[in-house]
Amino acid sequence: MVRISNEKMRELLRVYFIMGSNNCKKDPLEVIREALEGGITLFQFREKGKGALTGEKKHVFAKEIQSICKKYNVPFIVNDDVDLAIALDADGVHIGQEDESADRVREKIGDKILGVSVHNLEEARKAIAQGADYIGVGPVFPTKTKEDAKEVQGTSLILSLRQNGIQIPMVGIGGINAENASEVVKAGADGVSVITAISLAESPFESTKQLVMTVNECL
Ligand code: 3NM
Repeated sequence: MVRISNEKMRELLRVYFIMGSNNCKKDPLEVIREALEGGITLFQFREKGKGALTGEKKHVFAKEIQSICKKYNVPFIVNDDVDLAIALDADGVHIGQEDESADRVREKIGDKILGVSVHNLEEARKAIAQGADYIGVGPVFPTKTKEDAKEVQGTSLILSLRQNGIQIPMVGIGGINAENASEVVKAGADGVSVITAISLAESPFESTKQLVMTVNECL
């Protein structure tokens, strides 16, 4: 395996859907199917918070989603749980600032995709130095999904990271939907990552299609 190129990484970040079983009101496997059918470009398994599955149940659920993603040729990334990512031979791992350091995770996962959440220029520079393939920047807009989310940044942090020479593939996160996604991409992100906009949509399929259209129109 070789590390993913920046060009390919940017393509994958266009519409990055993140989900765990507790982010859905309807059957999560149906939600992921609709999102894939609608054209998501990357998926992150984030089984976290109240009511989240653990242990064997988590493993089995992750595996089910991974096999659906494979059918659509969409890479499957695991949030935080490096051991699970390795056990499933996932396509990558996404970590936050509270998790194991990026360089340790890079050592463990070899050339798999590594994403790191950052909230300022210093964290972005550190993530790059430690081997991140992309950074997630947020929360761009207010979000109800992450209880410990940092202060809302608007699109200004994305803009200022780009102005400060941060060229790594970058995705915005937090409160993003089809109405505000274009602002995020115009500020300099390569794409948007969303939970609610797809997981709780009346039609995850239609919602995904709208996001894909909106992002592609900006690029
Ligand atoms: N990380 P929604 S915001 C998982 O700011 C996550 O790093 C964030 O969910 C960060 O699309 C967030 O429902 C939640 O707002 C995103």
